[in-house]
Amino acid sequence: MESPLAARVRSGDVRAAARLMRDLDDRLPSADGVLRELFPHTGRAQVVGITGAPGAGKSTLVDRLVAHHRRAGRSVGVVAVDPTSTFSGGAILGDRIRMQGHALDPGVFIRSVATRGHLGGLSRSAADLVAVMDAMGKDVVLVETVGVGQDEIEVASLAHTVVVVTVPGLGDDVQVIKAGVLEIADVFAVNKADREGADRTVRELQGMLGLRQGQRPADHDHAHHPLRPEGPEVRATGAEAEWEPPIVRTVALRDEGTAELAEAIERHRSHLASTEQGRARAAQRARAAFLSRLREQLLEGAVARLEEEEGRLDEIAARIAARQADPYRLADELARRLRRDPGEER
Ligand SMILES: Nc1nc2c(ncn2[C@@H]2O[C@H](COP(=O)(O)OP(=O)(O)OP(=O)(O)O)[C@@H](O)[C@H]2O)c(=O)[nH]1
Ligand SMILES: [Mg+2]
Repeated sequence: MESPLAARVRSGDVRAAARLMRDLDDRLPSADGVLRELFPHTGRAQVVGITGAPGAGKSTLVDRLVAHHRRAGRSVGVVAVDPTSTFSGGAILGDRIRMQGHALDPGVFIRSVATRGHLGGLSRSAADLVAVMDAMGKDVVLVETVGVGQDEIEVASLAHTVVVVTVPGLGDDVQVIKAGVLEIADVFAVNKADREGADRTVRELQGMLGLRQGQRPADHDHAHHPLRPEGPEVRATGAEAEWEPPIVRTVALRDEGTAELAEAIERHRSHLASTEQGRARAAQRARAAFLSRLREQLLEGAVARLEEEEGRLDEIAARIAARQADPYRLADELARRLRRDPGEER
């Protein structure tokens, strides 16, 4: 029998969803149970990751995309991943303010998740939020992450389609796009296209994409419509067409290029739906999510066991740093003991 909380979440009840999210954050075992109940009802929402450098305009773009989908009558969830510190606390406040246009719209559900917990629960927390919004029946879930760390890249890979946002005017800005970020891009948005250097950024991106595909770097110097996606994104290669990430210019501040960006995302969605790549990517996502959860559960169990036997993790770390404890021995022996004797079921 379905629990009342799961049933309420599935009916789209915002308060029930908020309550479940809080319980998940507090790591209540009952919340995991509800998540298990919801799982068969997930997999319907279109999940879109928006990632890119700090300040690239991701939140502004997300805001525009939300409005775009709302106009089309789609319900939307937004998960904003706030990376720890290094950025001003104002960023979070800024997001809230910009999103306020949608604050009273019952078709939009916005939540942010911070890097929490010492065992790196960022991707799990974000995945849980996406799952809840999916189960609520949101048509589209937008996940904003800053493309700075491995964790954030992992979060972006929760998505069916990943939009990497770059901006012109940072000199060799494209060069600093991390290899890992480039790898996960399905669509590029060159935002702040009102600034000087947008052409150059587009050319650099085309060059990098050409290199990635083992071609001669593209050398497009011809004039183009300022906001038109660049290049044919589907190239026939043998049996199945391969997706080539389109590059879309946007001026999020003035809501320019939003429709083109949404259209590029939509084309990617139908590309996945009409090729084997969709199924392969779904399996890849499932695998990554499963392994990430498994890793976390195993690590939590292992650390709990270690602390029972050897004292607090902080103290052990201090002993290791002082060369009074041997990390190799501690880890290897603990792993061996856990394999032999998994301990009691909790
Ligand atoms: N000139 C110009 N400014 C923009 C554009 N889009 C966003 N901005 C401005 O860029 C700044 C950062 O925008 P955000 O949307 O907060 O960027 P973000 O990538 O979400 O930032 P973080 O979440 O802090 O990494 C804000 O001052 C925006 O008004 C644009 O198209 N052109
Ligand atoms: Mg933001």
